[in-house]
Amino acid sequence: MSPPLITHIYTADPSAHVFDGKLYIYPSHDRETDIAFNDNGDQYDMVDYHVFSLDSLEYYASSSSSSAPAPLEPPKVTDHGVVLSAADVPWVSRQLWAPDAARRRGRYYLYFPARDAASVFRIGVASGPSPTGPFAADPEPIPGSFSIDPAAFVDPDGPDEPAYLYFGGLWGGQLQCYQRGNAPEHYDAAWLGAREPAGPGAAALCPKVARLADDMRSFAGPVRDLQILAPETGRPLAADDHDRRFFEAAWMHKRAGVYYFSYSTGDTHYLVYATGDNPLGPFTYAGRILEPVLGWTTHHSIVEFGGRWWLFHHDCELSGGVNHLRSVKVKEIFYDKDGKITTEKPS
Ligand code: FUB
Repeated sequence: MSPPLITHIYTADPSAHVFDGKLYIYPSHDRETDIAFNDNGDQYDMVDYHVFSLDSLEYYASSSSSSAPAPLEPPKVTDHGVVLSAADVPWVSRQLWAPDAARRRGRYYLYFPARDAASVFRIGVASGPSPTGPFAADPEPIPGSFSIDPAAFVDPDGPDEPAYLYFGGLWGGQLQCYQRGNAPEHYDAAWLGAREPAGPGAAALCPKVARLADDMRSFAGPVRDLQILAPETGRPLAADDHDRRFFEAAWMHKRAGVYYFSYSTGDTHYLVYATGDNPLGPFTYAGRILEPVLGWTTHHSIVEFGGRWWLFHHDCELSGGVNHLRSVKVKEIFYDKDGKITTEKPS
């Protein structure tokens, strides 16, 4: 098995970014709890975030892709300490889940989901002058935001580098509660127990996307459904297609002019992706990135660093299989000549 990158604390949901030649990881910080495992995810009871950085990933390069000998020692991973705590965010009641970060005009933004006082998930933003924080949170969640797992994407090629926020997660992430409309006021608690639509003819629920305003702290336009189509029909994926439908853990990257939207299928435990030519969709399902790892959740990010492409993800190997005590890992990934991602096995 490949070793976890971070072993002194439990970490999960890694969002990796390169800023000024250095690799930064923005993960969840898992902690011990007595809360029993349930499908609502109450056991993922996190209260703060750390940021990590490293200078090289060459130690983790696949031997088949290296012309130079790999370094003998793993790179030093620097823990920059706590950069944001739930106690410092007035609207948060509990559960700091998977975060992401972005940079615009020299300022850094940390996006994070958490439950508010009514136990409803919303998405917050905090900002600061450095990629390693500390970050000061806005006093309210991003207006119009809901559900979990924000992923920020700044399109390097668009005019004035447009930024987008992708988000959403089923079951405990409450995405199923917004079938009446893409806004907090449409929240319908009746769907909490039902978890998601099902049955013949039912379409899968879509992840959400909104353009970020220039201030990176509000939406510049409406929250939209991000359509994911089945390649064999050209129609939206079916709700019962649990091997391919969106569950949580959105990520966007762009390579050779193609937008890759990737995500977790949740209860079938795959990391999969869909491709498109517009960051707002539609996307067409294209395949698996990673087969199931040890543990219930799977979550990831994809980033180019040092001339290679890397998949950051997590598993529960370090905790011996405890679902809510996860550890971040990294793997080199590969694209074929048509831009298709080669499916990886856990290691
Ligand atoms: O870490 C808590 C939740 O578990 C995340 O928000 C999901 O993506 C899953 O990894």
